[in-house]
Amino acid sequence: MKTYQVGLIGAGFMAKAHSIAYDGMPMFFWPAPGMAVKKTIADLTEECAKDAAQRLGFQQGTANWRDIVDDPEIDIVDICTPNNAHCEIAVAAAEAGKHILCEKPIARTLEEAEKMRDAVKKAGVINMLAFNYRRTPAVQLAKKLIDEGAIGAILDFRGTYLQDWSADPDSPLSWRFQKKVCGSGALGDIGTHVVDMARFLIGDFAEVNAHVATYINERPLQTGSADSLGNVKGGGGPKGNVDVDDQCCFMINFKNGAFGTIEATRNAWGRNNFITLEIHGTEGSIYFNYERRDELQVCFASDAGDRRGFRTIYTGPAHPYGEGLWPIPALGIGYTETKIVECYDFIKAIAENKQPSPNFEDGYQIERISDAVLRSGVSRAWEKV
Ligand code: SOE
Repeated sequence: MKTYQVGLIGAGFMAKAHSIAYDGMPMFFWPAPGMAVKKTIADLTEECAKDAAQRLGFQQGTANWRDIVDDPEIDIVDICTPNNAHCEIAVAAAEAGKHILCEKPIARTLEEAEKMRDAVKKAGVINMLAFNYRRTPAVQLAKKLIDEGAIGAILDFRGTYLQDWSADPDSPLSWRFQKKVCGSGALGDIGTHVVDMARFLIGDFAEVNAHVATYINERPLQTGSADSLGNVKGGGGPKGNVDVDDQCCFMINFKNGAFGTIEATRNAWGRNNFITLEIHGTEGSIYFNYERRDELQVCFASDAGDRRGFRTIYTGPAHPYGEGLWPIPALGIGYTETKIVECYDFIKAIAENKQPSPNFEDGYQIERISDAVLRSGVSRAWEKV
């Protein structure tokens, strides 16, 4: 079986998720399409990199990400850094002929996304973006049902991604609130996950009309380097400006005539990872809530009137990726499983030399949508994508 040496850059939350996925993937999907070998991990200092190597099971750590890109033995560069480093690393990795898995969103700006898209195209390397939620089996089942015509022609889509970790004004000014590092706020961080699923399930966007708001304009400066996602509060110390959105809500006209809405906020008290998708068609409806991610709710218009209503399907062996995941429905699909499926599809794409989806072209298209949303937030009018 072919092995692929991995160099992972960044050692936070996402590095943990990707590392577990490289190890767990062949335990679920066997025979595996290939085996990932966790060779080198890069972090900001030698000490942090060595610690990360031990913690996440890499052979070695380095404080210089170029050691990974320049290493001829490395096949895969996995980018788990904040958004401001994606472009430089991805372009260098593509030029070095490495396959690339990159965390979402693709970049801070449309210009950066275009550069990344062009670099991987020119190099001909396999590239993928880590929009993992579309890989939840229930979301894949929704796609299958829509493609089979089970709910007829699609009329509308409504998607939400609601969290509350930044609702507290004492949540510190981490990189996720600084435009020069992240590009945009709730839109890029979590809204793009729903945009990815909307494109996957419904199709391309033609135009958007958005409301974009920032509720908390300054936050305590962050102490220490940890990305605490609001769990460690800032004290009464100095504050800095927030220059990205806390919330965005937009209407969509899809190219195929369907209508949609997407809402993303990290300031919705009581909502944690509240990703919901509801799709209405001429013959039925589909509903998914990530906080109940084993389940897909479906309603078929053809059911007898006295029993028509949403029914719940628990995903399992009969459903997408069911051959590899747990043998009994409702045993529990978790965040880890979505990352394992993502890793499986990425390694399979490399082994088969076929571009996976979503790839950097999709990431660029999503960035075009984000750009239109931000433009519309200012113009308060419909903006073409
Ligand atoms: C923070 O909002 C965050 O970590 C996102 O950056 C991830 O993409 C999401 O999956 C969980 O929440």
